[in-house]
Amino acid sequence: MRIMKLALFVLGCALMSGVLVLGIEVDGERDEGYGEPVAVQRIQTGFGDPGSELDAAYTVVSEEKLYLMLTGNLEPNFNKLEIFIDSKLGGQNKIIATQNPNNDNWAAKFDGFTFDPGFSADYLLIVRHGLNGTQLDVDFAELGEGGKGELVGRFDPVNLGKSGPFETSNGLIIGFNNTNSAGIGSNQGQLANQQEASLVRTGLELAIPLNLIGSPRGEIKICAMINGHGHDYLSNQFLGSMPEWTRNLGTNGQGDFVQDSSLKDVDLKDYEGDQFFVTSGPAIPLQIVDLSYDAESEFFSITWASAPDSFYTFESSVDMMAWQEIDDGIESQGEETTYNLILENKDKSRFYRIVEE
Ligand SMILES: [Ca+2]
Ligand SMILES: [Ca+2]
Ligand SMILES: [Ca+2]
Ligand SMILES: [Ca+2]
Repeated sequence: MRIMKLALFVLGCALMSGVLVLGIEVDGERDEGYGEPVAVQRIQTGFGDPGSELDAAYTVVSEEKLYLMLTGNLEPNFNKLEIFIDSKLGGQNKIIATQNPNNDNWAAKFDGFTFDPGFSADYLLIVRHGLNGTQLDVDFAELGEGGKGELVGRFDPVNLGKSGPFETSNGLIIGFNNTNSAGIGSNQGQLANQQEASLVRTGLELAIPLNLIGSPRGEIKICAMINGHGHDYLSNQFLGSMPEWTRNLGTNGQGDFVQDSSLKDVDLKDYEGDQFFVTSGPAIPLQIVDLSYDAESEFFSITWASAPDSFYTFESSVDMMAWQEIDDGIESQGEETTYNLILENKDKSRFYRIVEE
């Protein structure tokens, strides 16, 4: 049998994240490392000024943590800042109380609440404070049947004399600075000055370990909102923003408080635009993890570390200058993808590469 000169040289073309994070301190004050906001408030708050407002959102993913900065204020009356995270496949586009942990009674009150299309919540963070700011609470819930939800941290920023960092029992780090007196105003529902909103430097800051939210690769979606102390009277403060003229949603979407009712009448697709924002997760370095070639059968198999929901092109070249497509639209099989083929022109040296589409 002839010995074949078959060079298999495989390159990974990785889309590397170019963001290097230096000097982010989780203290409730926005650091330069965050750059531009990913979402800015469009409308003035119906929950007072200074009271509760969400001015803008900033994110950075670095070193296996999602850094999230929500500038604004939260009234110290145990109103809730609720942050729903869609970071993995599945989840709930419509909240069903019986399929969730009910820590702090949130699930009972969100029963029937519906997010925008394209958002299926997997996790929830609840932040609240009161007692003249001496008590800052953080709840964390994994949505779904069997998911766990509980109070993971209680801090006293006033008597500790600092606004963070505070670490919760599950490894979240939180900073909270409620001193903003600028940003948006309180002509409820009227257009806000977005430039003023973007200038706010203080609010809630979190470092969320990615392994706490399903170790996402690719996009992470976040829906943040301010709700009343009983989880049953929604403000008009959401990020992504509600459209102009949106007043407090209340319990029923009409601004009314309805005793002993859930938020079942609130459907975010009734409000123009996405009431969520998207941040890109860590880029996955494209890496070949396995190669095999059988000279007898000419069967060639290649396996690479892939991102769920991605597509790839397989290419070959004789000189690494001009590349020819062998196949495209190769659908990711999950964390690893294998592609098999029978090689042709096997008597020539060739290079192969995988390109993420
Ligand atoms: Ca900071
Ligand atoms: Ca999801
Ligand atoms: Ca303000
Ligand atoms: Ca919407």
